[in-house]
Amino acid sequence: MNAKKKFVGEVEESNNPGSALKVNDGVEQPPQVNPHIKKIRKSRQRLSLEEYTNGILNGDINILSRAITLIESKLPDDNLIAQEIIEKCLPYSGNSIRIGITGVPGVGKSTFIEALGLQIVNNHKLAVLAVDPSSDRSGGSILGDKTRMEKLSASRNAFIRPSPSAGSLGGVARKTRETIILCEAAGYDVIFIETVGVGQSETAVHSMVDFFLLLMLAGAGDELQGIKRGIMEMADAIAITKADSSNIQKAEFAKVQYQNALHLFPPQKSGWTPKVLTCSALEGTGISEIWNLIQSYLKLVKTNNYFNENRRRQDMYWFYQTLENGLKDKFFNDSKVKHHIEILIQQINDNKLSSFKAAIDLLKLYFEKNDWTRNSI
Ligand SMILES: Nc1nc2c(ncn2[C@@H]2O[C@H](COP(=O)(O)OP(=O)(O)O)[C@@H](O)[C@H]2O)c(=O)[nH]1
Ligand SMILES: [Mg+2]
Repeated sequence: MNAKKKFVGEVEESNNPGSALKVNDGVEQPPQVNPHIKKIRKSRQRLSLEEYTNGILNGDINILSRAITLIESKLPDDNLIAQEIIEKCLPYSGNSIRIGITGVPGVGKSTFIEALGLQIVNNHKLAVLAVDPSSDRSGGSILGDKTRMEKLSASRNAFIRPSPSAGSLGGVARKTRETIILCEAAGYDVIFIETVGVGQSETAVHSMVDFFLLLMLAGAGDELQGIKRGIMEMADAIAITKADSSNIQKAEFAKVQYQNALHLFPPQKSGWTPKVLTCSALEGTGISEIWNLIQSYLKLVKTNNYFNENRRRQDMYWFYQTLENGLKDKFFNDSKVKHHIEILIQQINDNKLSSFKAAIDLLKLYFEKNDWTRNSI
């Protein structure tokens, strides 16, 4: 094979034989090392619905991972079969404790999850998921998970899945929520969902978990900085991390500060009073106390029925979220809308049209096209 290979980023080929831009002939590809590889790859592509569901219900990690890949896939065909798998798994889901763990990057979430995870994997099957819509750009949580949770990932009772790669927050959150269903059907009875405490993803995670844990660093004098008040209000517990060696006193001080701050927040609907603890994932101190705290919380909310009420409320939230996202997607991907939106924006910028009128015009355009009456806008 003498045809010249094209290389990525190839610059125009120089005619000068001494030039560094000369492109050499490509090397002939060796024959396929394993002649069966094509066959294997093909058969790995997709299983039947029954094979997926049976595999998941039998706790087969490999099949579980492959089903999650279908959920995360951008191919409509994959999503269709994913929806069917979810439907089949739904009756077997729900039997877990879902715990959200948040905090700024570097606070120690992954290290904490590994420490707590290792303590509970003897008695529980633990799935660790993540919601990080920025993961595609930063690679943050993926890299972190792999390096920080080495011991935990070696446990056969633990299943660690990094955040689906970036997309809209709504999309990433929905995929994680669907992944929870599959994990529960596969027998995972404790689900940790890690998220980066820098924005909207906390609200999404809060609305898919039973217990929300906020990890915080002991700062010098500015304890309440860095994390938004709204996120603190959602927390069922705050853990001051890295309470070890020279940091212990600072952590104890921060604990008092946060305890005082939490008193100022309105009481929770759950009837639970949020607590502040200190811990060191590195030394393993304070970790079992946090687990015990979670158990006390669950005891309370299962007794007063908040646990079930909250899950029903969350179902409603996701029902409406999915509807909203679906409608938005369809609207913004409509070719007519796409075309007219540009024109309208230009008119708004030129002060020829109010933004309100422009929006109404576009909605009319879209809904009329789809046989909607004017009154439905
Ligand atoms: N001293 C101390 N360092 C910790 C502790 N937990 C985590 N770290 C360190 O903090 C850094 C960030 O930890 P990581 O778990 O990746 O944080 P994440 O970004 O929140 O997931 C790492 O260098 C850890 O070794 C702890 O309990 N004590
Ligand atoms: Mg991490």
